Amino acid sequence: MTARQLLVNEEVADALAQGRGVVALESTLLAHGLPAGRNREVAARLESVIRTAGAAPATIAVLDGVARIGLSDLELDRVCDPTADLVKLSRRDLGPALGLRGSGATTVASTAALAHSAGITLFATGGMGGVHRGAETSWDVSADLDVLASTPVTVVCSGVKSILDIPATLEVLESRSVPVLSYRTDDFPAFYLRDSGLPSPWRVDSPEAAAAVVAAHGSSVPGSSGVVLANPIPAVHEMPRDLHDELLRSGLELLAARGVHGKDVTPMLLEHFHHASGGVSLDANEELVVSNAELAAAVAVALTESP
Ligand code: PSU
Ligand code: MN
Repeated sequence: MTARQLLVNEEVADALAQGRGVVALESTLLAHGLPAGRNREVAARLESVIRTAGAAPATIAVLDGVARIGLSDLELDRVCDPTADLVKLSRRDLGPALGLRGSGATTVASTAALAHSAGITLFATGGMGGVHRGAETSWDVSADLDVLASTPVTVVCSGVKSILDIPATLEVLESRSVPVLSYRTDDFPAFYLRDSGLPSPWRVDSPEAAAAVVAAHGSSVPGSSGVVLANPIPAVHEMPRDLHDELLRSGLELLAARGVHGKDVTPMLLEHFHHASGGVSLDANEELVVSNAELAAAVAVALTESP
């Protein structure tokens, strides 16, 4: 990438130069995961909790052929504007978008890749992508997993959505040597739900403990994988399990009936949940991402303070 194609804004560049904590944020969850209006409020809230915790937020998107690390208010407006029609960019789409001077929102895969290019090691999101149900025939496995296997960035998320095949996702993370830690729980979380029913490979109980693992993994373990820090949704915001299970069933039915596949699966299922739950899942989604941003900022700060 030429310098012109990757631009780090002043707030982020200053924080990196001074060795202060920086937390990357993705833009797909804004442009394609949350409804218009609400997405802009969430974008502002995420940046604000990160600043309050003493770190710098770096929301990432590709705008007019430039990968931007840290967005201005106007750029955030654009990412959240549905008429701006930003496409969903996975890592493989970065070259075409930059080369053809396009614009798009970045997924976990592309955000982690760009964050790493900019020297950022922590990243907060809602849920990462994984192995889709039926992947044995569709081959739909999110690039998020491959990127995490090869990019030394820690992703703070609420586990993976129950719309995915969670056991298979955990298996792939093991095969690809990506450490998985859950925060203050023995269970691997499932986005809207605190517990996927599967045990977490590791548990940490403080930002300092998470930072110690990230530091040890980065400095003493050969290879260059990322780390997953899974933070369960705050208990008061967890979706009622019955409602969740019913929406998952009807959502999967809807996808099959409409023949939806590939990159449209995640946005369409999220929209179905938000719509059919009368906003319950939307509140849950907002609160879990904010909680992940707070935890990521605390770990970022702890990393700068660790010896
Ligand atoms: N988590 C959310 N909302 C989202 C996504 C994750 O709370 O919109 C997005 C992320 O950008 C993630 C992507 O990288 O879904 C995974 O898409 P796919 O399964 O097509 O790789
Ligand atoms: Mn996919």
